[in-house]
Amino acid sequence: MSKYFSPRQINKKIFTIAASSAIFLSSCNDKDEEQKQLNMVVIMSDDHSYQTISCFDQRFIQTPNIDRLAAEGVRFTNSFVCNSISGPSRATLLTGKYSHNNGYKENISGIAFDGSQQTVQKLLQAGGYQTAIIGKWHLDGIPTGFDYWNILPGQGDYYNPDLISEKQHDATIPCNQLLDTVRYDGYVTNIITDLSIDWLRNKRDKAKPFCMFVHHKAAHRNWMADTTNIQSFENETIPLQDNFYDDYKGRKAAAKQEMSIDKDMTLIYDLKMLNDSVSDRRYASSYYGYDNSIYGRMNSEQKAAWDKFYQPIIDNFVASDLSGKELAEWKYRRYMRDYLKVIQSLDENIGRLLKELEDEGLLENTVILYLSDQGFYMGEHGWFDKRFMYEESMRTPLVMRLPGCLQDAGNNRSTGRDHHNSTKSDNEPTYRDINQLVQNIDIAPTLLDLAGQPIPEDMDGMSLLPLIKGESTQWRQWLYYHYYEYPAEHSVCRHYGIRTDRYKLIHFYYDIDEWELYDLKSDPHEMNNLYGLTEYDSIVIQLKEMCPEFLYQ
Ligand code: SGN
Ligand code: CA
Repeated sequence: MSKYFSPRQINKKIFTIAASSAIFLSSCNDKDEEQKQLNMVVIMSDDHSYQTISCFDQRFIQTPNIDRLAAEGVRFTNSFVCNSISGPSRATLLTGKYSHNNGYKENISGIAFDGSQQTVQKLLQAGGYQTAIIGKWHLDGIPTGFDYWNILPGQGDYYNPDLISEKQHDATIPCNQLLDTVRYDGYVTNIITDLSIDWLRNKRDKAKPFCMFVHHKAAHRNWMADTTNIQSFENETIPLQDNFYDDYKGRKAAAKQEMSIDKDMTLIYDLKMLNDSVSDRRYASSYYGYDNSIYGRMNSEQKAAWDKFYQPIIDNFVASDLSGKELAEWKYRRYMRDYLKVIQSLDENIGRLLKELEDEGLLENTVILYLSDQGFYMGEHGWFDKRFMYEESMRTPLVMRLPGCLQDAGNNRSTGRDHHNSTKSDNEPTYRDINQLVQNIDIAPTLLDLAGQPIPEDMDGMSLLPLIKGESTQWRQWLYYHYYEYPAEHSVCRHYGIRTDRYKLIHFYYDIDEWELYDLKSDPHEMNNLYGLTEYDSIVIQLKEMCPEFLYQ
């Protein structure tokens, strides 16, 4: 018998605590008779790495607005996903369940998310909440359980994107005409924020509490900056990751992937080096050629600003005729500069939404969550993209801004530089940290708990509210992970595994049968596979015993 609790066993324990949380919140609200139930705003970005958020890592960029959310609430230092890919992560967010329990295991299956199942938005609606989702949906099919939705089809576009919404005016029209498609002029991050502000100001029923999901396209591939900040980061020094030239020794699945900046990142599509002398696996026409293409859908003003910026870089690149390591490092730095510009816009737009909530007097009654659908590689192991159970993609950033009544629940504060040994400057924000292992299965139960609603027993996650309130509580000791999308783009093998605060055990399967074990304390970058070394046999046995039976399915 394992001495560890399964998620459901712990869930039952927490269920009792959750009930008391609701009592806590209503008494918190009683201080002010005007206050009503808490609102929730869930801001989720796409592919945003914790390495590029300054409250987690100071090396690349300052993100003052995300930092503010954390400084006025909590910073989760050990936040993870259970399947590092968009659709499945979104399905988990809305159901509080692992992929095998909500049925949405991969982006590419062609089967839409089963919208008839239990979701957090439906439960919140039943509890009197108004629900909305704006931006990336990526679950195929039509959203259910939202009073308002306005979503990007598929991955959406950075420039002048189309959004689809339900026709509000006529409930009697046939199903195939239920949708409005509207092309919005401008940059996608600004547009999603504008639509969110519009819903807050003009479209919601102000008599009801609300839960709004703001789902950005940023910072998904191919990392296109807004023309207004396209010049940013060009003169910054971008440090190379220590393991950029990883040789994948002892890690067969890692050696097999196709997400190398050097080998797989394309010059035209990814790095925008359109020139007759540049060869690229993607033909220029699909990127630049026609009206609906990525560049083709820009208006003449946007194109002019784009070309003015990129043309000298293209000319310089062609003249330099780089190869080998010089080319690999040039690609890495070009990628990073584009990515950081996209993050800068994202952070500014989070600031804009925050200001709106503040100006409307909503901050004191609203919990704001910021997270990404998964982590992302910033050149670690030589990679971009995600999918692997390795740290950079299994982790996902998570911070929460809390209303005053929840802000003072703890007092251990630290800075964003903690992990990088640099000196703290005056006025640098400090953060209240939650260090327990948390996962995206926990978001739905947390939202329900914040709303004072019961958490269904079949959700795999647990409410984070007891941790936020600083209560000492029985917490999980391991996380389960399972990635299924293979064979597919980037060639990351199917794998599942378990992560504790110290060890990670992974099994790659399907057309490969490889185990990996890492000691995250001595090897945080997961370069040294310990599986098969006799001195670690007992750890492997212990980890396997810890796993519930579904680990082997
Ligand atoms: C696209 C990208 C991939 C990316 C997937 C999934 N290729 O297919 O690089 O891994 O999305 O991303 S692209 O050539 O079309 O840009 S996810 O975040 O939506 O899961
Ligand atoms: Ca993603």
